[in-house]
Amino acid sequence: MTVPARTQVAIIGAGPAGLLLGQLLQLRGIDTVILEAKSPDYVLGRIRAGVLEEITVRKLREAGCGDRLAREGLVHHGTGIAFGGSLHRIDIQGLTCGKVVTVYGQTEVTRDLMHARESIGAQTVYEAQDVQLHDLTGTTPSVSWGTRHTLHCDFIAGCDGFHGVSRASIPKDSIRSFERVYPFGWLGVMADVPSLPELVYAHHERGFALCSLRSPTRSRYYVQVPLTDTVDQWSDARFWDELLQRVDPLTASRIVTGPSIEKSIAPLRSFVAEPLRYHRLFLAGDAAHIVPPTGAKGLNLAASDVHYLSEGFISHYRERCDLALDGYSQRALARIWKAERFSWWMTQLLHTFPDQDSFAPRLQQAELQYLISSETAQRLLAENYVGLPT
Ligand code: FAS
Ligand code: PHB
Repeated sequence: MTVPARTQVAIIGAGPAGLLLGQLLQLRGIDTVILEAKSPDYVLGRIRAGVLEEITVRKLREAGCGDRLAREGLVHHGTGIAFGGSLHRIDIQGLTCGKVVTVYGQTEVTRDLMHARESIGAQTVYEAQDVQLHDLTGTTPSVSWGTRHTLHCDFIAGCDGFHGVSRASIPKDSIRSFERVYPFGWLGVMADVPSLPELVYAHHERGFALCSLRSPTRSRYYVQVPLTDTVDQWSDARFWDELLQRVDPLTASRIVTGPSIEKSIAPLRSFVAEPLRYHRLFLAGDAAHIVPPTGAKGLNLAASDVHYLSEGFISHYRERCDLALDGYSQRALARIWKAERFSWWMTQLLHTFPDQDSFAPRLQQAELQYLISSETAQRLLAENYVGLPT
């Protein structure tokens, strides 16, 4: 398929942010081309998020990707917090007047968006090497890749993740970043074993653990590990033994162990870039911000960024009005920072921090006891977990 010399919006990155933005714009008659550095299989092979907010489900439906999600997505009405040998259920639905989350892996979200884009004949260039952004401050920016490809456009959407080229293309004096790096990572294991009925977030003196899933027969588990650990130091046997020590006995009795089909370690950081616009370039998703996965916000923030940015482009092209586009950065950052706060709060509540003083664990215990004894505290967790309003 030959790539045209021009498009309206050039999108860098075919992860969930880029694909969702492309779909929402194409369906409103706005032409896009997506440039992706990796192959489709590589993108699909990255094991990432698992929990979708209602806004994300709504945007995926708008993008024409609601059918399989409705059939295979698992609606969850509550989540568990385990500590001190007991499991405490947070009644997400009851505390938020009926809101829920949907368990549906990011891999499946990405697969559905890829298929939807193919079905409308929109163009994605995979394995685009050495993507570069040009003339961002003018009225005709462009993107080049490989040795001889150039695409002229009206706007560029940088959806190329934390290590992408888009944010790096903004002059240092035109962007500020705010970052907190956590002194531990998450070792994640996928296994085709029966999963638990609801997620369990576990605080333990040995470290944090999370019991999640992708389907009733495919489980996803995590344990907090030191940043110096590597995957080959963690046999399946060692992983399961550690997980069973960190969760409460009731949860441990329900966990079915088995061979891992995927095992990886992810570092944790909180990061926000400001502003999210540089002239004709807009940042969305992980290109703009990173959250520790403790609050299950990463993919969902990408969806709300795309919600705001797509509204801006649609208003520009269909109503010749730039208010929404000009207001994108401020509007998106307001929700981003609230999700950053919640993700930081869940992370500091549930993890053990090396080199912490003796006061910190007592504070954690007090906060956990307050959480399980106060409906107000539980409502605070629940309304952030299902996603604050856009
Ligand atoms: P992505 O990083 O998904 O996609 C960016 C795309 O841009 C990639 O396909 C990349 O190949 C491409 N790209 C990069 N540089 C490029 C260039 N120069 N040219 C062209 N293309 C380029 N979130 C949760 O909610 N829960 C989780 O459990 C969770 N776990 C995670 C584990 C890991 C290891 C990581 C890294 C993230 C995790 N996240 C999690 C967050 C994750 O889900 C992101 O929020 C989500 O992928 C954001 O989507 P995008 O913004 O599209 O970025
Ligand atoms: C996951 O299933 O991968 C998952 C779920 C909830 C989180 C983080 C990761 O908070």
